[in-house]
Amino acid sequence: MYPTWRWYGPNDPITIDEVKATGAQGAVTALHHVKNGEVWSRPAIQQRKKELDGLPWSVVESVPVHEGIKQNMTEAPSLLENYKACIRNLAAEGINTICYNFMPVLDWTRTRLTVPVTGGTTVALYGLDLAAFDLFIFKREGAEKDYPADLLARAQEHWETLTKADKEEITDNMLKGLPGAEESFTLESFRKVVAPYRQISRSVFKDNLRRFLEAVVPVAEEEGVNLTIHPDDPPWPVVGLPRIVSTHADLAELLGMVDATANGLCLCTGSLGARGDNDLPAMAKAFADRIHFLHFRNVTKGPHASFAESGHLIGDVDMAAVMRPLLERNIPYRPDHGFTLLDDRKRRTNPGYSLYGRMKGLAELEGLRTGLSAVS
Ligand code: CS2
Ligand code: MN
Repeated sequence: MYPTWRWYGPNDPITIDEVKATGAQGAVTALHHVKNGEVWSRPAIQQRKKELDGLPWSVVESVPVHEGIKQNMTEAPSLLENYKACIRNLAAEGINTICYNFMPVLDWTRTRLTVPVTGGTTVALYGLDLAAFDLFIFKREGAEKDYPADLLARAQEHWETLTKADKEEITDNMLKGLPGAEESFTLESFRKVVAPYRQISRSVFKDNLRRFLEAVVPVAEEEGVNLTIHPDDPPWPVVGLPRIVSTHADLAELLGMVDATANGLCLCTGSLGARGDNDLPAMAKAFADRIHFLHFRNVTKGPHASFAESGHLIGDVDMAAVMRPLLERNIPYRPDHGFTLLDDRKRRTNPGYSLYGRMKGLAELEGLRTGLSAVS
Protein backbone atom coordinates (compact mmCIF):
# COMPACT_ATOMS: atom_id res chain seq x y z
CA MET A 1 0.00 0.00 0.00
CA TYR A 2 1.17 3.53 -0.62
CA PRO A 3 0.23 6.96 0.74
CA THR A 4 -2.00 9.38 -1.15
CA TRP A 5 -3.66 12.71 -0.35
CA ARG A 6 -7.09 14.09 -1.07
CA TRP A 7 -6.97 17.33 -3.01
CA TYR A 8 -10.09 19.28 -3.94
CA GLY A 9 -8.54 20.88 -7.02
CA PRO A 10 -7.50 24.48 -7.68
CA ASN A 11 -10.00 25.76 -5.08
CA ASP A 12 -8.43 23.68 -2.32
CA PRO A 13 -6.76 26.02 0.20
CA ILE A 14 -3.82 23.57 0.13
CA THR A 15 -1.62 23.97 -2.94
CA ILE A 16 -0.38 21.08 -5.06
CA ASP A 17 3.21 21.92 -4.03
CA GLU A 18 2.20 21.52 -0.40
CA VAL A 19 0.55 18.20 -1.23
CA LYS A 20 3.79 16.99 -2.79
CA ALA A 21 5.72 18.07 0.30
CA THR A 22 3.64 15.75 2.51
CA GLY A 23 5.25 12.69 0.93
CA ALA A 24 2.04 11.52 -0.73
CA GLN A 25 2.77 9.47 -3.83
CA GLY A 26 -0.53 10.10 -5.51
CA ALA A 27 -3.57 12.33 -5.49
CA VAL A 28 -7.17 11.54 -4.67
CA THR A 29 -9.31 14.09 -6.44
CA ALA A 30 -12.57 14.66 -8.30
CA LEU A 31 -14.16 17.09 -10.70
CA HIS A 32 -16.34 18.78 -8.09
CA HIS A 33 -17.36 21.47 -10.58
CA VAL A 34 -19.12 18.99 -12.88
CA LYS A 35 -22.79 18.72 -12.01
CA ASN A 36 -23.79 15.46 -10.33
CA GLY A 37 -25.14 13.09 -12.99
CA GLU A 38 -23.27 14.60 -15.94
CA VAL A 39 -20.53 12.93 -17.95
CA TRP A 40 -16.93 13.86 -17.11
CA SER A 41 -15.41 14.73 -20.46
CA ARG A 42 -11.90 13.69 -21.40
CA PRO A 43 -10.71 17.31 -21.76
CA ALA A 44 -12.00 18.06 -18.23
CA ILE A 45 -10.16 15.02 -16.87
CA GLN A 46 -7.01 16.05 -18.76
CA GLN A 47 -7.24 19.53 -17.28
CA ARG A 48 -7.24 18.12 -13.72
CA LYS A 49 -4.27 15.93 -14.62
CA LYS A 50 -2.38 19.07 -15.64
CA GLU A 51 -3.32 20.74 -12.37
CA LEU A 52 -1.81 17.81 -10.48
CA ASP A 53 1.52 18.92 -11.93
CA GLY A 54 3.17 15.53 -12.20
CA LEU A 55 1.56 13.89 -9.17
CA PRO A 56 -0.22 10.73 -10.35
CA TRP A 57 -4.01 10.73 -10.06
CA SER A 58 -4.40 7.52 -8.03
CA VAL A 59 -8.09 7.58 -7.15
CA VAL A 60 -11.21 9.45 -8.13
CA GLU A 61 -13.09 10.31 -4.98
CA SER A 62 -15.86 10.42 -5.89
CA VAL A 63 -17.89 10.00 -9.02
CA PRO A 64 -21.09 10.75 -7.10
CA VAL A 65 -24.12 8.56 -7.61
CA HIS A 66 -27.12 10.74 -8.45
CA GLU A 67 -30.24 10.55 -6.27
CA GLY A 68 -32.11 9.50 -9.43
CA ILE A 69 -30.14 6.24 -9.34
CA LYS A 70 -30.30 5.87 -5.56
CA GLN A 71 -34.09 6.25 -5.65
CA ASN A 72 -34.48 4.43 -8.99
CA MET A 73 -36.42 7.31 -10.55
CA THR A 74 -37.51 7.32 -14.18
CA GLU A 75 -34.29 9.03 -15.25
CA ALA A 76 -32.16 6.26 -13.69
CA PRO A 77 -31.36 4.51 -17.01
CA SER A 78 -29.93 7.65 -18.60
CA LEU A 79 -28.01 8.53 -15.42
CA LEU A 80 -26.52 5.04 -15.44
CA GLU A 81 -25.40 5.57 -19.05
CA ASN A 82 -23.67 8.76 -17.95
CA TYR A 83 -21.98 6.94 -15.08
CA LYS A 84 -20.69 4.30 -17.49
CA ALA A 85 -19.39 7.04 -19.79
CA CYS A 86 -17.50 8.56 -16.81
CA ILE A 87 -15.88 5.19 -16.11
CA ARG A 88 -14.85 4.81 -19.76
CA ASN A 89 -13.44 8.33 -19.99
CA LEU A 90 -11.48 7.96 -16.75
CA ALA A 91 -10.10 4.61 -17.89
CA ALA A 92 -9.07 6.14 -21.22
CA GLU A 93 -7.10 8.73 -19.22
CA GLY A 94 -5.34 6.00 -17.23
CA ILE A 95 -7.28 6.35 -13.97
CA ASN A 96 -8.46 3.02 -12.67
CA THR A 97 -9.74 3.37 -9.11
CA ILE A 98 -13.07 5.09 -8.48
CA CYS A 99 -14.64 5.70 -5.09
CA TYR A 100 -18.34 6.42 -4.55
CA ASN A 101 -20.91 6.07 -1.83
CA PHE A 102 -24.50 4.99 -1.61
CA MET A 103 -25.67 7.13 1.30
CA PRO A 104 -29.07 8.72 0.73
CA VAL A 105 -29.07 12.53 0.48
CA LEU A 106 -26.36 13.23 3.07
CA ASP A 107 -22.66 12.43 2.79
CA TRP A 108 -20.60 12.27 5.98
CA THR A 109 -22.29 13.87 8.95
CA ARG A 110 -20.94 15.64 12.05
CA THR A 111 -22.73 17.91 14.50
CA ARG A 112 -19.60 19.69 15.79
CA LEU A 113 -16.52 20.80 13.86
CA THR A 114 -14.35 22.50 16.46
CA VAL A 115 -14.04 20.19 19.45
CA PRO A 116 -10.79 21.08 21.28
CA VAL A 117 -7.85 18.65 21.32
CA THR A 118 -4.20 19.30 22.23
CA GLY A 119 -2.79 21.75 19.71
CA GLY A 120 -6.02 22.18 17.74
CA THR A 121 -9.52 20.93 17.11
CA THR A 122 -11.32 17.87 15.82
CA VAL A 123 -14.80 17.02 14.56
CA ALA A 124 -17.44 14.94 16.31
CA LEU A 125 -20.89 13.50 15.96
CA TYR A 126 -22.97 13.63 19.12
CA GLY A 127 -25.98 11.36 19.13
CA LEU A 128 -27.92 13.70 21.38
CA ASP A 129 -27.25 16.65 19.04
CA LEU A 130 -28.43 14.54 16.13
CA ALA A 131 -31.61 13.40 17.88
CA ALA A 132 -32.32 16.98 19.04
CA PHE A 133 -31.90 18.20 15.45
CA ASP A 134 -34.21 15.50 14.14
CA LEU A 135 -36.90 15.95 16.80
CA PHE A 136 -36.91 19.68 17.48
CA ILE A 137 -35.35 21.46 14.49
CA PHE A 138 -36.10 19.23 11.51
CA LYS A 139 -39.27 18.03 13.29
CA ARG A 140 -39.50 14.86 11.21
CA GLU A 141 -42.85 13.16 11.34
CA GLY A 142 -42.64 9.97 13.40
CA ALA A 143 -39.01 10.64 14.41
CA GLU A 144 -39.68 9.77 18.06
CA LYS A 145 -40.36 6.16 17.01
CA ASP A 146 -36.80 5.80 15.75
CA TYR A 147 -35.11 6.41 19.11
CA PRO A 148 -35.00 4.22 22.20
CA ALA A 149 -36.92 5.69 25.15
CA ASP A 150 -33.82 6.57 27.21
CA LEU A 151 -32.25 8.43 24.30
CA LEU A 152 -35.50 10.31 23.66
CA ALA A 153 -35.62 11.49 27.25
CA ARG A 154 -31.97 12.52 27.18
CA ALA A 155 -32.38 14.27 23.83
CA GLN A 156 -35.17 16.38 25.35
CA GLU A 157 -32.94 17.31 28.32
CA HIS A 158 -30.05 18.00 25.96
CA TRP A 159 -32.22 20.24 23.77
CA GLU A 160 -33.04 22.39 26.78
CA THR A 161 -29.35 23.01 27.45
CA LEU A 162 -28.54 24.10 23.87
CA THR A 163 -27.97 27.81 23.21
CA LYS A 164 -29.14 29.57 20.06
CA ALA A 165 -25.57 29.41 18.76
CA ASP A 166 -25.41 25.65 19.43
CA LYS A 167 -28.63 25.11 17.51
CA GLU A 168 -27.35 27.15 14.58
CA GLU A 169 -24.06 25.28 14.58
CA ILE A 170 -25.75 21.89 14.52
CA THR A 171 -28.20 22.93 11.80
CA ASP A 172 -25.42 24.35 9.62
CA ASN A 173 -23.28 21.25 10.03
CA MET A 174 -26.18 18.99 9.15
CA LEU A 175 -27.36 20.90 6.11
CA LYS A 176 -24.52 22.86 4.60
CA GLY A 177 -22.49 19.89 3.40
CA LEU A 178 -19.05 18.98 4.74
CA PRO A 179 -16.04 18.82 2.37
CA GLY A 180 -16.65 16.34 -0.41
CA ALA A 181 -20.43 16.48 -0.13
CA GLU A 182 -21.96 17.46 -3.43
CA GLU A 183 -24.96 19.33 -2.07
CA SER A 184 -26.12 21.70 0.64
CA PHE A 185 -29.66 22.32 1.85
CA THR A 186 -32.01 24.64 3.66
CA LEU A 187 -34.44 23.06 6.14
CA GLU A 188 -37.14 23.33 3.47
CA SER A 189 -35.15 21.78 0.63
CA PHE A 190 -33.88 19.09 3.00
CA ARG A 191 -37.48 18.15 3.87
CA LYS A 192 -38.24 17.81 0.17
CA VAL A 193 -35.31 15.55 -0.67
CA VAL A 194 -35.76 13.35 2.39
CA ALA A 195 -39.52 12.85 1.84
CA PRO A 196 -39.32 10.22 -0.96
CA TYR A 197 -37.29 7.98 1.35
CA ARG A 198 -40.40 7.37 3.43
CA GLN A 199 -41.39 5.02 0.60
CA ILE A 200 -37.94 3.41 0.29
CA SER A 201 -37.34 0.58 2.73
CA ARG A 202 -33.91 -0.92 3.40
CA SER A 203 -34.66 -3.79 1.04
CA VAL A 204 -35.88 -1.53 -1.78
CA PHE A 205 -32.79 0.62 -1.30
CA LYS A 206 -30.62 -2.50 -1.54
CA ASP A 207 -32.34 -3.42 -4.80
CA ASN A 208 -31.42 0.01 -6.11
CA LEU A 209 -27.79 -0.57 -5.16
CA ARG A 210 -27.88 -3.96 -6.84
CA ARG A 211 -29.30 -2.41 -10.00
CA PHE A 212 -26.52 0.19 -9.99
CA LEU A 213 -23.83 -2.48 -9.55
CA GLU A 214 -25.28 -4.73 -12.23
CA ALA A 215 -25.18 -1.82 -14.66
CA VAL A 216 -21.75 -0.36 -13.96
CA VAL A 217 -19.52 -3.20 -12.71
CA PRO A 218 -19.35 -5.00 -16.10
CA VAL A 219 -18.21 -1.73 -17.72
CA ALA A 220 -15.61 -1.21 -14.98
CA GLU A 221 -14.36 -4.78 -15.48
CA GLU A 222 -14.09 -4.30 -19.22
CA GLU A 223 -12.14 -1.07 -18.71
CA GLY A 224 -9.83 -2.41 -15.99
CA VAL A 225 -11.30 -0.06 -13.39
CA ASN A 226 -11.92 -0.96 -9.75
CA LEU A 227 -14.98 0.59 -8.14
CA THR A 228 -14.77 1.11 -4.39
CA ILE A 229 -17.81 1.87 -2.29
CA HIS A 230 -17.24 4.12 0.71
CA PRO A 231 -19.13 2.95 3.81
CA ASP A 232 -21.82 4.96 5.55
CA ASP A 233 -20.62 7.67 7.87
CA PRO A 234 -21.97 7.30 10.50
CA PRO A 235 -22.79 3.62 9.95
CA TRP A 236 -26.41 3.86 11.12
CA PRO A 237 -29.57 5.60 9.87
CA VAL A 238 -29.56 9.40 10.10
CA VAL A 239 -32.87 11.32 10.29
CA GLY A 240 -34.69 8.15 9.24
CA LEU A 241 -32.70 7.70 6.01
CA PRO A 242 -31.81 4.06 5.30
CA ARG A 243 -28.14 3.05 5.53
CA ILE A 244 -27.08 -0.19 3.86
CA VAL A 245 -23.25 -0.06 3.84
CA SER A 246 -22.66 -0.07 7.58
CA THR A 247 -21.72 -3.55 8.80
CA HIS A 248 -19.68 -6.65 7.96
CA ALA A 249 -22.88 -8.34 6.75
CA ASP A 250 -23.76 -5.33 4.55
CA LEU A 251 -20.32 -5.41 2.93
CA ALA A 252 -20.45 -9.16 2.34
CA GLU A 253 -23.89 -8.81 0.80
CA LEU A 254 -22.96 -6.03 -1.59
CA LEU A 255 -19.81 -7.84 -2.72
CA GLY A 256 -22.00 -10.83 -3.48
CA MET A 257 -24.48 -8.78 -5.50
CA VAL A 258 -21.96 -8.77 -8.34
CA ASP A 259 -19.14 -11.14 -7.58
CA ALA A 260 -16.32 -9.45 -9.48
CA THR A 261 -13.00 -7.89 -8.44
CA ALA A 262 -14.17 -4.60 -9.94
CA ASN A 263 -16.99 -4.48 -7.39
CA GLY A 264 -14.76 -3.46 -4.51
CA LEU A 265 -14.54 -1.61 -1.22
CA CYS A 266 -12.98 1.53 0.16
CA LEU A 267 -12.29 0.43 3.72
CA CYS A 268 -12.82 3.58 5.80
CA THR A 269 -11.72 2.63 9.29
CA GLY A 270 -13.15 5.78 10.86
CA SER A 271 -16.59 5.46 9.33
CA LEU A 272 -17.03 1.78 10.14
CA GLY A 273 -15.13 2.10 13.41
CA ALA A 274 -17.78 4.36 14.92
CA ARG A 275 -19.96 1.29 15.45
CA GLY A 276 -19.24 -0.91 18.44
CA ASP A 277 -20.13 -4.15 16.67
CA ASN A 278 -17.79 -3.58 13.71
CA ASP A 279 -14.49 -5.47 14.00
CA LEU A 280 -12.21 -3.61 11.60
CA PRO A 281 -9.24 -6.03 11.61
CA ALA A 282 -11.70 -8.88 10.85
CA MET A 283 -13.13 -6.89 7.95
CA ALA A 284 -9.68 -6.14 6.55
CA LYS A 285 -8.87 -9.84 6.67
CA ALA A 286 -12.17 -11.08 5.28
CA PHE A 287 -12.36 -8.65 2.38
CA ALA A 288 -8.62 -8.19 1.69
CA ASP A 289 -8.76 -9.06 -2.01
CA ARG A 290 -11.76 -6.80 -2.67
CA ILE A 291 -10.40 -3.72 -0.87
CA HIS A 292 -8.88 -1.40 -3.47
CA PHE A 293 -8.66 1.83 -1.49
CA LEU A 294 -8.09 2.63 2.17
CA HIS A 295 -9.16 5.51 4.37
CA PHE A 296 -7.21 5.40 7.63
CA ARG A 297 -8.81 7.35 10.41
CA ASN A 298 -9.56 6.66 14.04
CA VAL A 299 -12.39 7.46 16.42
CA THR A 300 -13.10 7.45 20.11
CA LYS A 301 -16.62 6.32 20.80
CA GLY A 302 -18.79 7.86 23.49
CA PRO A 303 -22.25 7.19 24.92
CA HIS A 304 -25.53 7.64 22.98
CA ALA A 305 -24.20 6.96 19.48
CA SER A 306 -21.46 9.57 19.75
CA PHE A 307 -17.89 9.63 18.56
CA ALA A 308 -15.05 12.07 18.04
CA GLU A 309 -12.31 11.74 15.48
CA SER A 310 -9.02 11.00 17.22
CA GLY A 311 -5.33 10.76 16.33
CA HIS A 312 -4.75 8.27 13.51
CA LEU A 313 -3.04 5.74 15.76
CA ILE A 314 -4.87 6.62 18.97
CA GLY A 315 -8.47 5.51 19.26
CA ASP A 316 -10.78 2.56 19.21
CA VAL A 317 -9.52 1.08 15.92
CA ASP A 318 -6.39 -1.08 16.11
CA MET A 319 -4.69 0.37 13.04
CA ALA A 320 -1.78 -2.10 13.03
CA ALA A 321 -4.18 -5.03 12.99
CA VAL A 322 -6.11 -3.45 10.10
CA MET A 323 -2.94 -2.83 8.09
CA ARG A 324 -1.37 -6.24 8.56
CA PRO A 325 -3.51 -8.30 6.14
CA LEU A 326 -3.27 -5.55 3.51
CA LEU A 327 0.47 -4.79 3.61
CA GLU A 328 1.23 -6.71 0.42
CA ARG A 329 -1.56 -5.12 -1.59
CA ASN A 330 -0.41 -2.43 -4.01
CA ILE A 331 -3.31 -0.11 -3.20
CA PRO A 332 -3.58 3.55 -2.28
CA TYR A 333 -4.38 4.69 1.22
CA ARG A 334 -4.96 8.17 2.50
CA PRO A 335 -5.09 9.77 5.92
CA ASP A 336 -8.82 10.34 6.01
CA HIS A 337 -9.25 13.62 7.86
CA GLY A 338 -6.95 15.07 10.47
CA PHE A 339 -7.05 17.55 13.32
CA THR A 340 -6.97 21.25 12.62
CA LEU A 341 -3.56 21.64 14.17
CA LEU A 342 -1.16 24.47 15.03
CA ASP A 343 -0.74 26.67 11.94
CA ASP A 344 -3.79 25.10 10.32
CA ARG A 345 -5.79 27.44 12.54
CA LYS A 346 -4.20 30.46 10.88
CA ARG A 347 -5.13 29.28 7.39
CA ARG A 348 -8.39 28.76 5.61
CA THR A 349 -9.00 25.02 5.98
CA ASN A 350 -11.85 22.64 5.26
CA PRO A 351 -12.98 20.80 8.41
CA GLY A 352 -11.21 17.45 8.46
CA TYR A 353 -9.04 18.40 5.50
CA SER A 354 -6.26 20.38 7.18
CA LEU A 355 -2.62 20.43 6.05
CA TYR A 356 -0.57 19.87 9.22
CA GLY A 357 -3.12 17.67 10.98
CA ARG A 358 -3.41 15.31 8.05
CA MET A 359 0.33 15.41 7.42
CA LYS A 360 0.89 14.25 11.01
CA GLY A 361 -1.54 11.41 10.35
CA LEU A 362 0.19 10.48 7.14
CA ALA A 363 3.61 10.47 8.82
CA GLU A 364 2.33 8.25 11.64
CA LEU A 365 0.66 5.85 9.22
CA GLU A 366 3.78 5.64 7.04
CA GLY A 367 5.83 4.90 10.15
CA LEU A 368 3.47 2.13 11.15
CA ARG A 369 3.40 0.69 7.64
CA THR A 370 7.20 0.74 7.35
CA GLY A 371 7.62 -0.89 10.75
CA LEU A 372 5.08 -3.59 10.07
CA SER A 373 6.63 -4.35 6.68
CA ALA A 374 10.05 -4.68 8.28
CA VAL A 375 8.91 -7.33 10.76
CA SER A 376 6.51 -9.22 8.52
C1 CS2 B 1 -15.85 11.94 3.22
C2 CS2 B 1 -16.75 11.53 2.12
O1 CS2 B 1 -14.66 9.99 3.88
C3 CS2 B 1 -14.79 11.16 3.81
O2 CS2 B 1 -14.05 11.94 4.32
O3 CS2 B 1 -15.12 13.02 2.79
O4 CS2 B 1 -17.06 12.69 1.43
C4 CS2 B 1 -16.28 10.55 1.10
O5 CS2 B 1 -15.35 11.13 0.27
C5 CS2 B 1 -17.42 10.10 0.25
O6 CS2 B 1 -18.46 9.66 1.03
C6 CS2 B 1 -17.00 9.01 -0.71
O7 CS2 B 1 -17.93 8.91 -1.72
MN1 MN C 1 -13.66 7.98 4.67
